[in-house]
Amino acid sequence: MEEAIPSTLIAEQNEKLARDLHKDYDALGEKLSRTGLDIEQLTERARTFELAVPSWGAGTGGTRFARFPGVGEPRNIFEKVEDCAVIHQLSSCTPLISPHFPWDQVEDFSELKQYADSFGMGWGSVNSNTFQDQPGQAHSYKYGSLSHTAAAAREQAVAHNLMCIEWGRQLGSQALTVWVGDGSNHPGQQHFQRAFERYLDSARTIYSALPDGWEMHIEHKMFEPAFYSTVIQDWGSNILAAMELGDKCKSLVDLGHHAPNVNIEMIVSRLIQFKKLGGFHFNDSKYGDDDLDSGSLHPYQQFLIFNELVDAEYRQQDGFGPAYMLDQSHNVTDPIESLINSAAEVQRSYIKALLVDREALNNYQENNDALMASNTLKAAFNIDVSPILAMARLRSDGAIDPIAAYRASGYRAQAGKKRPASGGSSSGIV
Ligand code: LRH
Ligand code: MN
Repeated sequence: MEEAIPSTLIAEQNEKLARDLHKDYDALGEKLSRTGLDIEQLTERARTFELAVPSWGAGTGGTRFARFPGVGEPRNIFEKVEDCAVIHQLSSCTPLISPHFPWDQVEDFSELKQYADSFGMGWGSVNSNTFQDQPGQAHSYKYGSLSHTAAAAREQAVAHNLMCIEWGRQLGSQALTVWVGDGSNHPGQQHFQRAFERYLDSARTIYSALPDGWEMHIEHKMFEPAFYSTVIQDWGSNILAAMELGDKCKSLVDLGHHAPNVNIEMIVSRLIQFKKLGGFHFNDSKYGDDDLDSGSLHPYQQFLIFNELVDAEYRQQDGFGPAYMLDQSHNVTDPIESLINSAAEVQRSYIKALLVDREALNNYQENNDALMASNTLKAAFNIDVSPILAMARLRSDGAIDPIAAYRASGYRAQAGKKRPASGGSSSGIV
């Protein structure tokens, strides 16, 4: 197996921290055992928790105003695979890469699969792109794609999604994520129902091409690039489309695609109840689709979302099996560090949600004891589970302190030598 970072270096780093970790771990174990919780079971759940990282998140992101590339930017999907392998080797919980086409398109997908296999990396959901025009493209997506008024543009967008499924099949992926920017900027510009009918018509063709075992995940978004209406604007339009298309079509929740203060955890509960929760794009935001690091602004909201997910596991909700993925844009940090950090923060929300005393919570809920119900959640959230996350990494040959190990490795500087600055786009998210 290729090693993105020498395992000897990680072992040396862990050596320095292991003694204190075991002390903290034992102390937490003793504390949790007093409430009937088994720290070993929790650590095993942390060890088997899996996230996918976005290939497009491995490079420095930007905004419409500017993008300030960092040192050793990955110039192609092969270098993005290397960087994603570093994130997994140190965090131990990101074994999957989610590609975006045509940004990650290659001549030979078996060569790409072999390269990722050599690092022990797999492939999560594939993402289509009908929100940009490619050089030489016959029909522009300026006025939409799957919902475009022109049949030729819709057919072109459908064909692209079918190609994404084929490339994903060659990589071993089992899901297609469809986010379209289709919408309008002016009242009256678009007939809402006809646009949605055209979208559904196109999506039915994509749905009928799904291989066995595959799912199609529809991603809703409130605005941007359209600033008056968006065809799949909210979870309502999303679940209607998913119900219309069939069992293999589910809704994907990108946390940043909701207006500030929207109760996302309740949306998650609805999608779970109707077996339509396909997965997540985790990130954080303060204003719009800021794509900031997960849990960096609203860790309690992220915990409340996982409280719904763990409750579904606890109730053995059928049709429950969402895909977890990060979708972030790293404009001012080293993308590898932000993705390592964010993966651990999402994993942290999951483990904290496992600490919730569900029997007690259910009783307080049934007896309308609002304060104790809220305190039951806060009691779990307020426990520092860092020793469990670090022990899970240690037991998976990851790093007790992944950021420190990454910086000690000098990986970024080496990448800077190997990858001469490619300039890349001067603005935009990639
Ligand atoms: C849209 C989105 C979508 C991706 C894109 C890179 O805002 O969240 O998931 O296709 O970002
Ligand atoms: Mn997204």
